[in-house]
Amino acid sequence: MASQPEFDAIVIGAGISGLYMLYRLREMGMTVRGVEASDQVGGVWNWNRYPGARVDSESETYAYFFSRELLENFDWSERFAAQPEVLSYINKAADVMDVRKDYTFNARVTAATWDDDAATWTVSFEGDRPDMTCRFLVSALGPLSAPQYPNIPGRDTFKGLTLHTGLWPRDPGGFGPAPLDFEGKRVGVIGTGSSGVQVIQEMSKVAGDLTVFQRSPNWCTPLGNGPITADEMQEIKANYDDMIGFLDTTLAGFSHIFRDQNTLEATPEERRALWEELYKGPGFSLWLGNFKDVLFDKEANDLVSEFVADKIRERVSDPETADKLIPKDHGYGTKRVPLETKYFECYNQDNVHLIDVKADPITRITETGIETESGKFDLDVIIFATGFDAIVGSWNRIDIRGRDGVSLKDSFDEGMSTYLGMQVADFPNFFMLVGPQNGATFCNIPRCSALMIDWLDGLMRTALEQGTQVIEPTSEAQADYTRLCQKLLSRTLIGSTNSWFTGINTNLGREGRDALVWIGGNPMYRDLCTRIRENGYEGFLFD
Ligand code: N01
Repeated sequence: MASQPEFDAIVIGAGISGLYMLYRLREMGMTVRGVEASDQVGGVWNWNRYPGARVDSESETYAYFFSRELLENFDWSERFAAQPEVLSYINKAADVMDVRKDYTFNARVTAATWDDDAATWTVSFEGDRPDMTCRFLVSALGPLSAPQYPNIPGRDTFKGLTLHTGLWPRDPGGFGPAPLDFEGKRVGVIGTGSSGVQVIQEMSKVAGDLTVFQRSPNWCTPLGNGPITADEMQEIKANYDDMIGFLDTTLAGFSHIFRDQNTLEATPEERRALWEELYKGPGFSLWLGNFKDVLFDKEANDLVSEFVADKIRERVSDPETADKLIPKDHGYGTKRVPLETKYFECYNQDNVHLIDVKADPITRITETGIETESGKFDLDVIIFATGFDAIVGSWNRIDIRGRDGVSLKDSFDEGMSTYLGMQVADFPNFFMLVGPQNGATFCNIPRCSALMIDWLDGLMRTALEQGTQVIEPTSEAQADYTRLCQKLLSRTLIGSTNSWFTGINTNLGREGRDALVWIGGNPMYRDLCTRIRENGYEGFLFD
């Protein structure tokens, strides 16, 4: 027999999707509470305050579009905004939605347990904060919010400054990083993903000596950043509706659309001309505005990979260093593409050194620096740009127990399976935003998560109107959806590449590939969700 919980709904997380979800639930009349581990809003943009952090979605597309007030009252200063500006934007959005009052901050969730008799969730916290109960539990944990360190012996013995890009100390009075002084310091960076590339660019400008410990190079391409003038901002504001309409036609909610042509249908000269143009940016032009087969056809992918490899060779003076910076184990675009601004040129500077730790592995961290098999590097600062336990880590670090005590982590470990990336059978009334297999995860997250939240709003309203106490997916619907995720991923070159999209995490010994992302794109995901709604929320059980 259902009993009355403290709240109709609890939202875990005060990042971009959590804030909007809470707002929508509150606006539909639910009693709702947000809980957040930090003392403020912002999610990844609050935690990842490293120098150089910035969006690689066009700024004006990395936004909420539900509020004219917000659209009219925020001016972006750069085509690809830096972290402090994004965080200030999220704070402005939180003001407009007036959601801070609905949040409990400094509340890190450790466990969530379903009570089948009461039809409620009990949420437990770190420390002595009392439990909270709710009918619906929405986890807006973020796919990249469980930072990971490498398992290198002696990691804690280093006497200098240790930093992780995903846990960067903050400027107490502002939105940016703490004012740390790297001028003239000996800095070591481990990791060359998107965070590593961004932080390396900044450190190369100030460090006395910068040593980059690279395990795998990436196919980085130019960001194409620049200021947005007042006139340009006015034009953006005047054309928001057209822009939003266009974003919703593209694969991943970015302002880039694949050509309606295959690579080999163009002449070598036409290909070269297009790639030269796209290579300049902006943003993901080359990744998501390319010939339509580059992420599907190996021959097409080899050609564009060779084009980007040539660019790296042109930009890096020392051929041996250039060769180390060219990926050999995957093709262009089959892993997340880091965007850069003069990244490759950093390696032409005398103060920047590249260590290939696949050829010369790190053996240990000592009190004074990093040792590899063949060398010893004395350092003042070590920056871990070693990323996250991506997608599943944010959920796995909470002990989430559904019907009969079944664990969500165990269910994920057995093989990823969800319905729409929103729910998992045996976890009634538990919703995930921007997590495994969700349509917003391989996407421009603010745009795609808002579309999904709007859809969930409809589901929840229908449930409320019907007096529903429990919503959960059928196992059949979940299995069908998971098969579709697997099928779509297996058709792409992304699906046959080791990366966080396919669930590989060598630091955690996770080696078998899994369909962690929905790769079918935003339009297909939306069509699927629309069809499900039109069929009376097919695949969901309402009790
Ligand atoms: O993390 P990553 P990230 N020894 O996992 C290396 C988003 N993002 O924080 O590839 C040595 O990409 C690891 O090497 P390898 C974006 O979606 C967005 O950079 O495993 N090295 C790799 O080089 C992105 O994809 C922006 O061989 C080790 C690096 O650490 C996601 O966040 C900015 C190691 C980790 O790279 C994650 O990016 C930043 C070890 N034991 C991030 N373990 C925007 O622009 C790991 N590495 C919006």
